[in-house]
Amino acid sequence: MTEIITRRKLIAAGFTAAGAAGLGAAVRLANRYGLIPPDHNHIFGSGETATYAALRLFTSHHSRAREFTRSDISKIAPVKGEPPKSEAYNRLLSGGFADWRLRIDGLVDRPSSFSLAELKRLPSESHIYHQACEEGWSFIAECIGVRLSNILNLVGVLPQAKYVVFFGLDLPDTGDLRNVIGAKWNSIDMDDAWHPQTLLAYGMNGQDLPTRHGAPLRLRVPRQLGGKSTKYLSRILVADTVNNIGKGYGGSGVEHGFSWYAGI
Ligand SMILES: Nc1nc2c(c(=O)[nH]1)N[C@H]1C(S)=C(S)[C@@H](COP(=O)(O)O)O[C@H]1N2
Ligand SMILES: [Mo]
Repeated sequence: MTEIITRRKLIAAGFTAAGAAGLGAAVRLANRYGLIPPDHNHIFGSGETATYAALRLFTSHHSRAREFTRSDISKIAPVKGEPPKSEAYNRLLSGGFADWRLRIDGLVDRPSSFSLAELKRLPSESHIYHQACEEGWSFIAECIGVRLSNILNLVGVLPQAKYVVFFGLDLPDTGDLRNVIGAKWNSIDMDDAWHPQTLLAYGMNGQDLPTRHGAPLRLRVPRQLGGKSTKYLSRILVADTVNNIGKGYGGSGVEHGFSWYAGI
């Protein structure tokens, strides 16, 4: 506790001492406490670091996204991002995803893979959240799935883990994580990974997840903008760095100018 208060004071000092010119000071402090987001070297880097560090230090690790009731569910749920166009995806889809597997590896004790049926046998939960896209639209929908933390506990996360990385089914099967050009991928820190509202969702509004919304499985991170909630999942990687994936900024969206940390 004392340690947290001290950190908060230090960061607050960094932010207020020099106002806008204090960004550099804030970034140095954040650096000292390991609160540097992977996109800190990107164009808006120092601002990204200040935002991420401030949100992580000033909001509780257990802060919850607001939840809604069934009557709040939006009649229309907009879509962003097409299903993978590959033949492999269409084959999985027409087979009801019986042959699909979610692979989870990296810094874990037991690298594993799960079928959809196996995921559905794990304790499931339903949350009604608001999902907002950085483009300005939003909707409220029910998400049904497994807590990411359940899966992480099953595979056993090693203490060095700092990020959980999510890859869509369009990931090229080359094994070379530098070469994920064109694939959708994203990463979150362990704080969001263990958060009780972070779900691997296979259902939406009482039904199987519709194709356009990411079937068979998508991530939902309700404390961040919709762009972080990767659809069409194929692989989860637990890692201590994201520097070796793609261009090293922590997600394909960052390469197109979006923030890695999209807290709301
Ligand atoms: N694989 C994949 N995941 C994705 C996207 C995408 O294009 N491909 N778009 C992202 C964006 S920007 C948003 S806002 C949400 C949209 O989710 P929805 O289509 O279910 O509304 O998914 C995110 N996850
Ligand atoms: Mo988005």
